[in-house]
Amino acid sequence: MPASSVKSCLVVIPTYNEAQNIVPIIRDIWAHVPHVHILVVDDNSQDGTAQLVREMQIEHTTQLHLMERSGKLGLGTAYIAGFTWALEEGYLALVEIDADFSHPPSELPHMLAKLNVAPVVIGSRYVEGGGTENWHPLRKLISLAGSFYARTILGMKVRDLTGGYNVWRAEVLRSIGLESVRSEGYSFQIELKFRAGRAGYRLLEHPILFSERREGQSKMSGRIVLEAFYRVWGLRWQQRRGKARGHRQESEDKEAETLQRHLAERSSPI
Ligand SMILES: Nc1nc2c(ncn2[C@@H]2O[C@H](COP(=O)(O)OP(=O)(O)O)[C@@H](O)[C@H]2O)c(=O)[nH]1
Ligand SMILES: [Mg+2]
Repeated sequence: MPASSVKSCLVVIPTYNEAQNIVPIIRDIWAHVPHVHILVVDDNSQDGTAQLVREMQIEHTTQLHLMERSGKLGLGTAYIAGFTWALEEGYLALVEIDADFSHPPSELPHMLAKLNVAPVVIGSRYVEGGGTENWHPLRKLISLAGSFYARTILGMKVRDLTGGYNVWRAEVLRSIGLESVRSEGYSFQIELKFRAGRAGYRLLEHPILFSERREGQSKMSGRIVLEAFYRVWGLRWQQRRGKARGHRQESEDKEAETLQRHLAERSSPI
């Protein structure tokens, strides 16, 4: 199969009112990783986000995809819908990234390259070399406290559990039972990492510098922070009762091999 017909990587961008960011972020992602496909999952933004994507699709028919949902249904279900579609389409690697430039696309080539050594690569603010920039001290405190709280309760080593800039081999998402994930917001990010860790997959943290959003407003709310605080207890309960799903594949399966070959075929830095 020629390399160009292999669907190697899909970047999923959930959007709700990101008209000021969506075109620049797509362009910036392609400036760093020109071969990736992009899927925007838009929840009927009232500011014309989806229309801007449709206009861009005219020039990028095969590489740019749009999923439109009827209303603001939440970040977690947006990712689940995007991932489910991507797994059906046969993508080998999946990326989670926000539309607002908090997650630097310049790290993407490096994070994708690390998929060769670990099946999950976490963009991490809380390992050496990572950090936050221009962030309100209160948000920083909530984020740090949230990661510490979740790590302690769940007994995980990952330092940035709530972060939303992550890269996954498809096999991981296929095996952790996405259809039963009910969390939203920050607890969605915690739950995916928890499930992957419980299934025996290695989670590798890659340092990133997280910046405050460039344009528009945050959609996160107190309710979502609160949700994360109580959901981790549900996850711990599942863990105690041995209900976590999925099994680590001891040997590299065919899909992982194809991904490695495909990443190796790409010109540097991937
Ligand atoms: N599709 C969809 N995207 C959402 C929703 N809520 C937030 N987002 C997107 O998820 C990303 C992160 O949200 P943001 O408001 O920046 O969260 P924060 O960084 O924690 O303040 C952004 O790209 C948002 O547009 C939602 O309900 N549906
Ligand atoms: Mg943001």
